[in-house]
Amino acid sequence: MTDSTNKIRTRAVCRNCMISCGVFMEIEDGRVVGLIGDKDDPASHGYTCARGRDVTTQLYGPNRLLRPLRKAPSGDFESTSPETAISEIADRLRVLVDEHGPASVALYTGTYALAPPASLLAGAFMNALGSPMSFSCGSIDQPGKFLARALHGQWQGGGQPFATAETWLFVGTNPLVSGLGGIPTLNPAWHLNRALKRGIKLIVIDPRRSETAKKALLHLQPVPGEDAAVLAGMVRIVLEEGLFDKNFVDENTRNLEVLRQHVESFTPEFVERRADVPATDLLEATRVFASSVTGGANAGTGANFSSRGTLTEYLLACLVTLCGFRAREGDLDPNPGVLVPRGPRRAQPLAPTPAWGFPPKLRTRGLSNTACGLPTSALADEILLEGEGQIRALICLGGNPLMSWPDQAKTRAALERLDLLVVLDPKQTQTGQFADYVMPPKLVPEIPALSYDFEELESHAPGWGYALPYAAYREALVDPPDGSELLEDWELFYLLAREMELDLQLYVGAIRTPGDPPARRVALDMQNTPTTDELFDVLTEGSRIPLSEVRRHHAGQVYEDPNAQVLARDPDSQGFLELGDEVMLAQLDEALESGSLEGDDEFPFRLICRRQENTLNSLGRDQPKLVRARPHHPAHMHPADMQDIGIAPGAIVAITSRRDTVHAVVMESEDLRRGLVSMSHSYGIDLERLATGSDPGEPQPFSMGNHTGALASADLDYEEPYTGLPRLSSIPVRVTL
Ligand SMILES: Nc1nc2c(c(=O)[nH]1)N[C@H]1C(S)=C(S)[C@@H](COP(=O)(O)OP(=O)(O)OC[C@H]3O[C@@H](n4cnc5c(=O)[nH]c(N)nc54)[C@H](O)[C@@H]3O)O[C@H]1N2
Ligand SMILES: Nc1nc2c(c(=O)[nH]1)N[C@H]1C(S)=C(S)[C@@H](COP(=O)(O)OP(=O)(O)OC[C@H]3O[C@@H](n4cnc5c(=O)[nH]c(N)nc54)[C@H](O)[C@@H]3O)O[C@H]1N2
Ligand code: SF4
Ligand SMILES: [Mo]
Repeated sequence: MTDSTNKIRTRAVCRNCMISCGVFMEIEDGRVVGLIGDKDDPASHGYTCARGRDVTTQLYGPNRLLRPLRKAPSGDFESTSPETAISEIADRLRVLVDEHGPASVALYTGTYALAPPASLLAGAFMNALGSPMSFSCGSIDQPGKFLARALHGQWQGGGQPFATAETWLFVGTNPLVSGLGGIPTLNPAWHLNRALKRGIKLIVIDPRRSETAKKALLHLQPVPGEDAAVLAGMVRIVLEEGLFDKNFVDENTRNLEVLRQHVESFTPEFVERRADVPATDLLEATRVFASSVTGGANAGTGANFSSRGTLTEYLLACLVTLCGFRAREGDLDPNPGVLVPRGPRRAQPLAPTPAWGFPPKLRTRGLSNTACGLPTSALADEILLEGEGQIRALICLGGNPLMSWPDQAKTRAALERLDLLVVLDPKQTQTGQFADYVMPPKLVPEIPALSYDFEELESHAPGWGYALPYAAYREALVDPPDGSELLEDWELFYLLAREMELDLQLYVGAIRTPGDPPARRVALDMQNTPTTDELFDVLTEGSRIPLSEVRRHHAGQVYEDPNAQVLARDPDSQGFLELGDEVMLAQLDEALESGSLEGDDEFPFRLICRRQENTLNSLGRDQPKLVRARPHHPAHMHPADMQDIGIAPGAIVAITSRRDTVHAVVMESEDLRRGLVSMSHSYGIDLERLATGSDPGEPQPFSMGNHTGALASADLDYEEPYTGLPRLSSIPVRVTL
């Protein structure tokens, strides 16, 4: 499409997050000038979000780095070429590996590491180096999901589709805003509206009346951190009232009676006392949920952050199994996959697998590798703890540890302690300030875009991934800005390996459901640098729809297979779903004894997590268009609480936990329970400017005060013995002027 100028409008893929919406980009004189929705896109129906629409700031804004940065001996950053940076980084890594062994080098992959093929190359680099120290943001997100799935076992047939489900339960997640999990993710509002029109019975468990809760038939508003008690109460009602799917449970599970015994004390009255959910509401919600014929449930970050996240996820998996909300033989498989090679879905359980205790063991708090990878909450400790096994170099791909890891002060000390910090990020970030090298990448659409990573998430958790067989590819559309010297993220790892004379082997398809094609090892040609497209080909080899076909559509497309069905159980299948995991039920017994409701005069409030609409974690906080309406993240409080402690809306308060203090501007919210402060993370504003003038000022990307992770401490609020996650929600705090 062309207008009177030389501006063209072309189909494209937004890669500003992993959802990869099919969109139009407007391009003029070799530069992207706009991103708009594509109403004809079969999956996104014209949907875009504010972050996607602001792609021009990402590409051409003042904060984008156009050349690598190197920290000079003076401590100032100077720009350098990729070649010089790579040669120096290689030299420094060699010295560290020679002196301290390969395990002294760690990798941290954040939210933006998943875009293919960067994380694949990063993993291959770590393997070639011989270091097992690869950490990811997954373990400070919803790690309980992965451990619970291992302990409970998986249903190979997958979940029942949201599009036709009679009921759905959301625990500590707000998918209408976050777009992750449960409500189909491309254009969640569209999918939710359709579901509401046909009468879906939505149940939300959230101490805040969230955007999703406002749409729900029933909203339970418990004390934060009591999800395990609430879910144990629901399981008890289901068993007591015989609301479970007896045939399904008989055929596919073990240890129902053990579960029954352990939930016995979680009567509706007990849950009411403990979690402050009226017994009648708990009964009603459970009856609505469990008497539905089809349904599903998701827990999110709120449920995982508030202590006992693994137990909460485990009880939720048990509840869904009891209700039989699992795809059955002959059901349509609404998403038989597109680009991620996989086997057919079968209506059968896959037996539990170990969830923790894998090598390597860490030196911190007895932690080890787990079903969700190494615990990132221990990474700062592993950098700071002197002696054998100390981590001395960190490569950070697409993450921002200073604004995401628990315990900001400890994280800062760790970043300062490192002998070498390499940060791959398009801009200078709070973490990048501590880096020796900041390596900015080329961005989509300067490079080809592929939707692979979000599709792959389907195998990780129910309700994740695309609800439809959607895939998107678009070749590069513009050149990087004039004068820039940029690599692709993956190229850094490739060139670094070549410089260090390491051979890279890609390990493709590492985390899959059994029954899918086996993982493959593919040796890379270390003489002739591959193209991104060649790497995409390796990644998608054997996919249901060949990548060549997806490429032909030049953007998003749905590849339906009306005949895709969930197959019958394999006659040799020995699988079962475990309802009575000993470790989980021992944690439940413990939860019976100690709740999180206990009053605490010193820290009478609880800080709970939330997400902001226009920004994604720390990304976008420095983009004026995204934060124009509100350049800070307020501390939402109930007006009655504010009155009690004499705080007016707009006041700047100090929020103090046992670990640290952050400051924030208070905002009234009737949507909260009393006694809470609801606030999002990864934010930085200049509070001095805020305090001295009515103009809150432009957001200051380098201010570090306001990451709520500063309030979290593994030393003080450590209740997750396997994931290592301290509380990032339900943190005891006091609020003062
Ligand atoms: N207190 C508290 N802590 C939390 C959370 C919370 O809710 N509260 N949430 C947790 C969760 S769920 C997560 S996932 C983690 C997130 O933790 P991180 O992933 O560590 O943090 P992000 O802010 O998402 O960092 C993403 C970085 O990627 C950069 N980036 C963007 N595009 C590209 C690209 O193409 N290439 C590269 N190399 N970089 C790119 C962005 O500029 C940004 O700096 O934080 C966790 N920490
Ligand atoms: N716009 C936007 N979208 C995002 C992100 C973003 O930063 N901005 N981040 C992305 C990332 S990395 C992730 S992991 C996902 C996360 O997606 P979600 O898990 O949906 O995260 P939130 O939207 O913060 O919703 C968490 C909810 O949990 C509630 N909550 C807090 N504590 C408790 C508790 O103890 N119990 C219960 N039951 N509820 C509690 C909060 O009130 C909040 O409504 O979102 C992704 N999408
Ligand atoms: S949801 Fe993600 S992919 Fe879609 S428009 Fe927003 S940033 Fe782009
Ligand atoms: Mo996340």
